[in-house]
Amino acid sequence: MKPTIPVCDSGENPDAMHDLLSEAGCLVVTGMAEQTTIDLVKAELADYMQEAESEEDDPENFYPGKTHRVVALMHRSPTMRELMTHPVVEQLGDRHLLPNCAKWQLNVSAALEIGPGARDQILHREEDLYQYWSPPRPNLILASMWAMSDFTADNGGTQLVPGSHRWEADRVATPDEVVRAEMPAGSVLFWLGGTLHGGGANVTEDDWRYGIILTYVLGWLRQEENQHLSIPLLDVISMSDVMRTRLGFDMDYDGDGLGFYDPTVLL
Ligand SMILES: O=C(O)CCC(=O)C(=O)O
Repeated sequence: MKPTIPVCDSGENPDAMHDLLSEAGCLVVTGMAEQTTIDLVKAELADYMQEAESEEDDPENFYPGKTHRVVALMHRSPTMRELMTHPVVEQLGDRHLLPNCAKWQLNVSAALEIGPGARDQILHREEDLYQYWSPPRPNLILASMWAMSDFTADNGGTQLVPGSHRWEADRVATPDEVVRAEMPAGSVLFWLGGTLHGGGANVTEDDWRYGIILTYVLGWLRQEENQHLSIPLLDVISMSDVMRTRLGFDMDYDGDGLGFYDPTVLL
């Protein structure tokens, strides 16, 4: 039987969401952002998206062609900064990452439009960059994909392999183990860093799929996107404590002082 991605509403009990995500390795949460919020994010990123090149495909490339990709979103979109610390994200981040760290932080931020003709991205695990351990690893990463447009099986809805967060490294997914995330705009797809996934092929004539990926990592691991160089320090100083922590401008402090600094230097 084809596996499925569990779905719940943003008002669901956080422990129940945690259990669904732990079991399947992926979860769609509906009703996370209003249309007005989506419109704001799109307006903030519109110029960058327009400038992003949509290259011809190179099958060897990890990133498929015919896509737009813009990073450094915490600098470029004040509205995404708010969504970075959405209450459901905080609840799931605490439950999945806090057992393995004192603080958790943003790892990658990218806006991704998948255009007609784009191929399937190669299946991968977010945690594969931490190559010194072999899967299955302890939870290192929690990933999220904000649907800025409807995601369908045809327009590039993210491919996922439910249950693969428990697999050994050499197990390869068969086509019937791969499902595509279908969700209305305003939903968020969450998946664990060990779950096999990839962008989906877009076989439509003219329907661009627009998603924003935010991944989070343990506070004592290096962030994949260097957040310290992706946002001006002046912006960081005026942020709330929780945002600063999520951006990694904090100590992963649990009596050991990892990432210590003297705050007076910033003033
Ligand atoms: O676009 C997607 O749905 C997934 C993107 C992804 O996994 C990646 O860019 O590494």
